[in-house]
Amino acid sequence: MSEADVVYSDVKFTKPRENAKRAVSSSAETTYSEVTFSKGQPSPELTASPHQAGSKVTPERVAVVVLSLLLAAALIALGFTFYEKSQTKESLQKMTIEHKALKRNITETRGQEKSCKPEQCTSPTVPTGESCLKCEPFWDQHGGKCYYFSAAASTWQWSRDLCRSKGADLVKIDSREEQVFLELKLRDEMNDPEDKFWIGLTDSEEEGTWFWTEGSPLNTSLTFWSLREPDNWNKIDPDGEDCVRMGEKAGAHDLKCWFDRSCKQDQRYICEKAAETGRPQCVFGSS
Ligand SMILES: [Ca+2]
Ligand SMILES: [Ca+2]
Repeated sequence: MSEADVVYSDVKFTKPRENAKRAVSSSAETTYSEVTFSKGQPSPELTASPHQAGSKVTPERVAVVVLSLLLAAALIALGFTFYEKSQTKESLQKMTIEHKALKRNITETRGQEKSCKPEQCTSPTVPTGESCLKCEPFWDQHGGKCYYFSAAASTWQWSRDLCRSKGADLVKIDSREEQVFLELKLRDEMNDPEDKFWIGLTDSEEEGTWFWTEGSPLNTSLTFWSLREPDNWNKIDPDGEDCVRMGEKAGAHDLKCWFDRSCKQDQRYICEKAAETGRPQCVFGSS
């Protein structure tokens, strides 16, 4: 017998002995005789006659198999879809977490920039490129002072009140250097030649005797009156001109750009207050 041959040996199944008296070789025993299929020899199943229903390949069976395969394919596709969706959801959740972490990092970094220790602001060990802000936003720092250049115009007294409400007062000019800073700054700030700014100088108490708002008299060796000023011109206001405004859009000759003016006119104004040394607010890379 060749390898292609298949041999089914005798197999005997015996029912449980319900009755010992029953003959061993009764009809309850099933014997499959030796069956040999040789290669090339058609199997009994394939040569079975049409009335052998158990082995028949019918169109219905084919349809059932095809439908089963389609169902299996659909289930696999559905499984993949769910898997992909879950992966996408997981990926989105991961991205959201990373985004939140990044946002938190940026916020914390900004917080650090604005909250360096007070001693750093005056310490000579502050690294180059770092400086501490000693003025609030919208204020200019210069020479240990903070300056505010208003956007709106108002009378001299009202301007002064607004400065005081900010913890400051109208600017007092104490040095030529300070005048240089202000004169240059106003060239940029002024929109036109008449868009001058109130300063804290007045002779409203006594004509011709000038005082700064904080009470000190004007140092006559440190004045920057424009040509033919002060003139106390009273053609518009009979009370004359008891307040001082400054600025030359085109630049002043030898810094001389002070003008006495009616205090009732509306002008923009300059507030000044001392810089807060040690203010715990720093920026990096600014001057
Ligand atoms: Ca006057
Ligand atoms: Ca004048």
